[in-house]
Amino acid sequence: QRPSNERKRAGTGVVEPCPLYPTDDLIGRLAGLKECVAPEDLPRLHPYVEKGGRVRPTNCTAYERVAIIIPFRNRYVHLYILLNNIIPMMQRQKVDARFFVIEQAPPTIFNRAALFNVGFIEALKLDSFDCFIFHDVDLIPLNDRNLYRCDEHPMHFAVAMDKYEYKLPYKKYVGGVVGFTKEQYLRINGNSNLYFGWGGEDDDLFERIDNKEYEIARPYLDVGKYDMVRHKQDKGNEDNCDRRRLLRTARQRQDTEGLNTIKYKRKSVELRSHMTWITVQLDMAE
Ligand code: BGN
Repeated sequence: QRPSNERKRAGTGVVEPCPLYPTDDLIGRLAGLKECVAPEDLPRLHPYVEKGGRVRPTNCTAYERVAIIIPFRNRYVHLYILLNNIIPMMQRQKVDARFFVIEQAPPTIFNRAALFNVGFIEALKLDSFDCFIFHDVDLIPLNDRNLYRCDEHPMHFAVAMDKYEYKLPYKKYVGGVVGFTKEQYLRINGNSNLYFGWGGEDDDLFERIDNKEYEIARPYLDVGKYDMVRHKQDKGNEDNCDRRRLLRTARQRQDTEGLNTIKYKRKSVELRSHMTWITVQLDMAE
């Protein structure tokens, strides 16, 4: 069931929903801007973003509201490069989007998947959203026909990354950038919270999606194309040695561990000029 996209223009009584495929505004292939951007330059580069990080179409109403959730720790350079790329893309796509940076406070080992759950819960405390796009901080989209929206099935957007020679590395891969409607995310009970460190959490997510009999919707390789802004493996995000063992019980754990069991301490919520910044403390599960 689609959210209502009806809005009356003041005084006219005219309802103007945005086109589902705003093809006239799209460019197609993009070069991908990799130069560093200082945060204080964002207001000059993207003046139309509302405080807290909302971008929305000015002459029509988008048919859904999208929360873009970016799990974060200490990757400021990547974050501002990403925003510099996706803000104008959201505008051309006529997406009503709000950017959420979910920062994990030290010292616990990084937990990307748990931060997705936090982002989902915290975004809904602040506003209503229909669609949640979980976005790695280091992935730059290279084609604006890759529409940031949700559909009948969970969406996997990042199907062709430079580090995998612009191909899907394996069939069950759902890493990088994924999108769920609120209903879909609730139905799969979100992500697992047990994956501290690098690897496996996205494969666990695949098992959850598949176990609830969803398909995975994907764009063509030429459309779902991304470059990764290069970096070394982060300190505090070492390989997770438990990941193979955890993955074996992904389906058994699905309904009893995930969105419904996440524990975290919210340390702060800040409405910054181009994003809502939420800092949380995660505890290592015993
Ligand atoms: C896989 C990782 C993913 C990662 C991709 C791409 C695991 C689970 C144990 C087999 N999965 O091997 O998390 O996104 O590679 O790099 O390590």
